[in-house]
Amino acid sequence: MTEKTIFSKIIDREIPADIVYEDEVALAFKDLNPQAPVHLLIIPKKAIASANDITSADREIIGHLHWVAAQIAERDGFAADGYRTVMNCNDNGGQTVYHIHLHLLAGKAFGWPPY
Ligand code: IU
Repeated sequence: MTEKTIFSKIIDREIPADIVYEDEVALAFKDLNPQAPVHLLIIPKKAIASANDITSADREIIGHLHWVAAQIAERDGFAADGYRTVMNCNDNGGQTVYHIHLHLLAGKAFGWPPY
């Protein structure tokens, strides 16, 4: 068995996190090193290492992560102002934790392109 990532340990409550949303498919918690006034990570409970490892069977899970982002945005009052969702993949994408996660960033206007 491959070693659990830190995010699987958060799902299993082996290490603490500031969890802001949970359902049977996904969990969302505050990023420990926030890059915006709101910086959440939305993760599937299924351990998928990177975007490259998403299979056709996972399509509903990936859509669900975006649905959760929209639910949180509405619940927390920043849907109308807007927000950014990002999933980094591998080294060039800047991925550091190999359990896929959707960054949900809000509370300010973001620039583009993301240099
Ligand atoms: P990345 O897309 O893989 O680079 O994002 C990983 C994020 O996980 C990053 O923003 C970290 O600050 C965050 N994080 C965390 O919130 N708690 C942790 O224990 C660890 C990383 I390790």
